[in-house]
Amino acid sequence: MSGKPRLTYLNGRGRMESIRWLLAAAGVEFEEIFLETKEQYEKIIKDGSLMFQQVPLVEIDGMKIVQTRAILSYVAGKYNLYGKDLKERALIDMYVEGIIDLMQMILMFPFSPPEAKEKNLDSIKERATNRYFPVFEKVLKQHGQDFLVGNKFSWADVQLIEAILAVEEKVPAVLSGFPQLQAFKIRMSNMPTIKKFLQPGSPRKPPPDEHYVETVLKIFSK
Ligand code: IBG
Repeated sequence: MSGKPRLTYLNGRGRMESIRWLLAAAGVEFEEIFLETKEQYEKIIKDGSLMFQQVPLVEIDGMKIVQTRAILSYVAGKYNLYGKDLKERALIDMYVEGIIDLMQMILMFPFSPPEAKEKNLDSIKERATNRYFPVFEKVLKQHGQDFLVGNKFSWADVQLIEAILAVEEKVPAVLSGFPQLQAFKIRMSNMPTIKKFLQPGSPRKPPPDEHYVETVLKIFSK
């Protein structure tokens, strides 16, 4: 075995993309197994690899971890991206959970029926602009530091840069009223591990297309 974490999911963003981001930001290389068919998915269920019959699955340090948040917090803890004490950790958890709520809307967007697309896009824009981004703009402005928590790079920073880029793909001008977030985006995008992940050929996945949506529906339909 190579010792690299092994990720099992589809060849697309979905619930695995934040895990890819966090590992890449931590400078950790990983291997990926892409499920293309229902049979492959059923086989790993039969093998007993999926505790709740769901992916993402990450094999790391001799464990088979499922549940996206469990995987993310293990990786954050292991690579020292989870604060210096319980209070910093609580702050990171609050920031991350907020951002995950926003990302959930983006995650589900490709599955919206055509007649709901415009409304759902408006909701993403509204929530990003009025609820989530103002929080991080204010935090950065108030403490004047480069990173969200403890003046140190953390899981919260990774989750936020992922979300900023994902929202910008849908609403290009979304950062126009957020100068702190504009500067944060530039700082994060220039961190060596993140810069590498943003370059072509990295394990970062493209925005979902029709083929990806069909594959998800085919594999997970009952
Ligand atoms: N709480 C779990 C987690 O966070 O990991 C949920 C995992 C989950 O829903 N996994 C889906 C699955 O395995 C695949 S992601 N479903 C099979 C089942 O029987 O529940 C599917 C998904 C995508 C995009 I892709 C948006 C929403 C869901």
